[in-house]
Amino acid sequence: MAAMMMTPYRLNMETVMSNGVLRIESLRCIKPSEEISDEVVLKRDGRRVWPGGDDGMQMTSGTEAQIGHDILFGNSPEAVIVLFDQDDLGSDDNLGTVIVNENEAGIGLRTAEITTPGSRYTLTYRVGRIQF
Ligand SMILES: [Ca+2]
Ligand SMILES: [Ca+2]
Repeated sequence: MAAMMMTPYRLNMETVMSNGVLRIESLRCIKPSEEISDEVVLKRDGRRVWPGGDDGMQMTSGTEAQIGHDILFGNSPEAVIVLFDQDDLGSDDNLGTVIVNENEAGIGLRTAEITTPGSRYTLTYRVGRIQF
């Protein structure tokens, strides 16, 4: 019998995807950037994460939105989440950024303040890992 040749398996580090997942739990509006309410949108890398559809989520002072949206880290150790106030006229207003690191996995609920001189929001999230 011929000996079987084993093909060495080479791990290509560039294609190894992270198993980290960011769960965005909720967003609380402490102070909207506009007088009454903002039309809030969360984006990652310029792409809308929440809410679905074309409209922003209307948020006034004291309101909290339950989000429950999961985002895979993919091939980056960081997830950069940007909060916008959607406007009909002109471009949307950037209300701040949260940078979540995959290393935050397993330490439970986290909060991040997202502020500008005229607005204040709190994002609640957690980081986990997908296991099969
Ligand atoms: Ca605005
Ligand atoms: Ca607006």
